[in-house]
Amino acid sequence: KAARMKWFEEARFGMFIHWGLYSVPAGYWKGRMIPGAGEWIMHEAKIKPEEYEPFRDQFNPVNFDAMKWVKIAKGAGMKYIAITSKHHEGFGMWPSAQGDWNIGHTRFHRDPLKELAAACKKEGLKLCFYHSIMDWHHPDYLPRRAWDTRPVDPTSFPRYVQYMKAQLKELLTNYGPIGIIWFDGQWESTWNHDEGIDLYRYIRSLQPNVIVNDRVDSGNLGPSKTPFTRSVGDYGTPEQTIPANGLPYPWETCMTMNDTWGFHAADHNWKSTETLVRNLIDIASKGGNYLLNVGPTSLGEIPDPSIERLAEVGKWTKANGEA
Ligand code: JFZ
Repeated sequence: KAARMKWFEEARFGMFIHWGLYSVPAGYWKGRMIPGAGEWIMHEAKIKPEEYEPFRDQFNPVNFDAMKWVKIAKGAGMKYIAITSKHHEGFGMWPSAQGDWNIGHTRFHRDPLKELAAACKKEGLKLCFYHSIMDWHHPDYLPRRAWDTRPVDPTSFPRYVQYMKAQLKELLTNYGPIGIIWFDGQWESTWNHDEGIDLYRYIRSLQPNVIVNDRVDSGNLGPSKTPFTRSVGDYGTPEQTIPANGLPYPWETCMTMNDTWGFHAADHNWKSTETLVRNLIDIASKGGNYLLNVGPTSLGEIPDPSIERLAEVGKWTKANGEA
């Protein structure tokens, strides 16, 4: 067993955080409620990059308090936090030196990932980054959404990969030791097995102890729900489901607390605390980890129903000597 996997296999419980520009529209576009996940609004409402860009100027999460988030996680009994450094909208949640589609080019002159790194260090939680391979905004990413009318250069994808690597280098250089790089959006035709291997090696070359999930590889879990082959990657990521008999390798079930990952103002379908605790017990007893999601608002606040439930789950984990 790899020593670098030890903390992960003992962690049992972590906080997933989907936070990006999509928290500004919060599930609404041109007065219309867009069903589905909040972070998919650009895709679901067929918003062009130039129409989406003004959200960057509106984004100003003045109430963001890294220590508050970390204490909510820790209070629930969570051992790690995995936050979206970049979701499919392509927007970097840290001030990146690569281009201007990142939080460094908003009115919010702070670095939430730096602040979270400091708070996690202080409270003894591992900080992890979710990073989307699929990117609906970068001009070199392919394939293009059908409604995106910018000119296409069919040879541009390798340039996008260079950009993604340069961004990941920043994340793995400037934020201390990172627990996991949690890839996603690996299922499009442009991403292949060799690129998955190369990216996996690149990440480990920057931080040898970092854990990489299986979605780094094109062959693994995708929207088609094909069984994962785990040819590259350190662990499996069943989504919104708990494998009946666990899995013969390290795994982590990620789950939402309502029906969305990114904040969606019309989604009130919250799971009960009882369900959340049952899931945690079920997953822990089968040897997995529970990565439970919160979707903070554009002001930087974790929604109250999530805070309330996590506090109640925390009462259970404390009373039971943790999961
Ligand atoms: C992906 C993202 O598209 C989504 O926004 C969120 O970040 C989630 C954690 O991951 O969504 C998926 C990925 C895989 C499946 C379903 C949704 N799948 O394999 O069923």
